[in-house]
Amino acid sequence: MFSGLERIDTLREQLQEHNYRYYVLDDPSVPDVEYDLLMRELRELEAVHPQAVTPDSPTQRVGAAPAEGFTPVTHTVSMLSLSDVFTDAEVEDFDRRVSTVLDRGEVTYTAEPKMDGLAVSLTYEQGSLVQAATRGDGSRGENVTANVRTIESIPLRLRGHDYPAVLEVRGEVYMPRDGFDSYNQRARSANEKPLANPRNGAAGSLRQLEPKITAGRPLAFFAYAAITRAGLPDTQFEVLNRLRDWGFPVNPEVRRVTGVSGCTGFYHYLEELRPGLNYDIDGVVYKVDSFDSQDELGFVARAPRWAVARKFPAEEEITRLLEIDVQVGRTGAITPVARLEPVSVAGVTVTNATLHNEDEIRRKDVRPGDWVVIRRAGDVIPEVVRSLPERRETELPEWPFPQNCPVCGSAIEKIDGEAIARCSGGLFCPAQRKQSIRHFATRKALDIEGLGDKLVDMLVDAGLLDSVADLFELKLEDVAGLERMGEKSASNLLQQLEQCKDVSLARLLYALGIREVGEVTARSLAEVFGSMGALEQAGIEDLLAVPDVGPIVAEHVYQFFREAHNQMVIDQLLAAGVRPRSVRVVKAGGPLEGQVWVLTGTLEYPRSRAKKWLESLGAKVTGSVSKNTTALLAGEAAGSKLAKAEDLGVRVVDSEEFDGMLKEHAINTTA
Ligand code: D41
Repeated sequence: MFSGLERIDTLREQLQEHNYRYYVLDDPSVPDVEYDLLMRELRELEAVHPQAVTPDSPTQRVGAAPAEGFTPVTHTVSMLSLSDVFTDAEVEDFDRRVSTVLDRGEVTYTAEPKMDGLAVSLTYEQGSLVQAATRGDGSRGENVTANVRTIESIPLRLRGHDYPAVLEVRGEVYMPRDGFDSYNQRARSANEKPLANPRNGAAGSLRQLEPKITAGRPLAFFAYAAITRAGLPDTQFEVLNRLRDWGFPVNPEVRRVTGVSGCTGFYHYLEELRPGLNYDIDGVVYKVDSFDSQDELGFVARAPRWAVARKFPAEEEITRLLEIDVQVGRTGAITPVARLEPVSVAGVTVTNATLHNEDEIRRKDVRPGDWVVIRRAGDVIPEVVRSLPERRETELPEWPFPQNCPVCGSAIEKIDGEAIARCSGGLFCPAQRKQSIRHFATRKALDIEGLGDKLVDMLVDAGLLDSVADLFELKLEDVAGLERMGEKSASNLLQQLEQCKDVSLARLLYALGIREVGEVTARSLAEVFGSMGALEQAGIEDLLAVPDVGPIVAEHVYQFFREAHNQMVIDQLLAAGVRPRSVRVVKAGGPLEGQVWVLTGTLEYPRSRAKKWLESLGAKVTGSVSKNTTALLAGEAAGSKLAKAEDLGVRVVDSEEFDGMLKEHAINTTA
């Protein structure tokens, strides 16, 4: 006689095998009803033997209670991004770079369809799924375990016995097209909001706080990588096969190819296949097959040098251009904007598209009333690709580029050789003033939540704000006197402004809207100079020594602080009590305190890691060699920086010496 417990084990194994046949081999072995019967029997037995219920039982997909939010997860190994290429020539360049480094003839690649879904990382311990995390920014994602457990094609328990004790697998969660269509059909007939496209559908479904809702969404998964190396084969292709054996769905179109011709052949094959697939793909991914070769190639910034994504051309649609307006940006840049007859491009309704600048309008011969081709690629702003002059029913006049700013009437100026025209009104122009104040309040700047676009417009129009510094001199009665502004919201705003006075130098610099200074550059400037005063006094050479500051950025920063009006605004901000905090990452008192390092050439580790180690020892790491540089860490194939260091007599450290140094300072390079 079978004991109930033995039967439970048998049922789980049978269900697992059916799942494997169904989701991995796409070759179901039993009809759905039979599967349902086995499942029911297991549920009943588990009800009698509750102590035998384990989290990896197939009955336990939807169990978790609604969450309050998602907790952050730090990835043990960063989830890298892929470099994009768009042409055969760029694939040839990629293959040439790879073959040159490897120097072993034609390179073997694994070619994979590029799923247009959501990357996730799955961790298994002793064969059971213990964690699922989104990619996030690559270093930190969100814990979405409860939701991922509801995806039936993701194994809760691995098949077989030869899996490593800890296995981390990465792949893409997606929404199959048929599931998307039927979900939307049902949503429409129930008068609910349909999903915009399968990608958004997958992302939105994974971000549900209630796992039951995720369980009701048609999600699926394809594995594309294993992070774990020990106990796995040593090529990408074989690893994918091994992952299949363990129960992961792997895209059946994955192929092993050789050389450029293999790569392009696969691309064209998929191009043909694409319309008939039950999932969206946006390109193909080529990965050097051998892990030893991958290690030899290493990484650049956050992307591997051994892989590349060849994207399909972005999606295009045709619609009517109703008229052209211009927008005035924060720095006065005039951008012509196409107002369009609404059209759906890759699942999103587009009514506006950028025309970039006057030269582009002339080059593309775009005139109001034209039929135009609109392109939308991923998250970027839609653009007008070209007009279709052959479809003009009547003569259309060219669009006259305005001579004067539509907002303040100041002359529009265009510097020779520059494509961008600008309103010359400076901060006299309410549009520029509004944009710069809006920018000051945005999330990555001072994050003044109560200061929305409408309120900025009203404050500027009421003559209460000439610059961002005036924000801190607003009086309660001024604000409360505005239309649809109560005493309560007014006092909230003033309170928020008071809190904003305590701000990091990096955020304040970003908020000031210095041209070409984004978040990352602002942080570098803050880290290197440490105070507003030091930055105000920095010369071009000093600025050039900052990581990711080139001559153009340096010039903009330098000029910004030479402008009398900007100086006044800064003085006024500081006088109003804004206290920028410096956040030097450089640890005081480290063994390399006071040293300035520059990295060049191919190192054994990603540069970002070498930089972190040096910084953790107290050194500053900058982008270019100068007489202030203490040492240049030079890897393979170092070029002009090495020459300059030798010229200036700067100490040059090679990989071997660097390794010794790290050991000496007890830096763990495998962590
Ligand atoms: O199908 C995909 N979207 C896909 C994404 C894929 N087939 N392979 C991928 N491989 C990688 C590396 C080479 C870094 C392991 C990827 C991604 N990354 C990826 N997905 C999202 C960001 C990067």
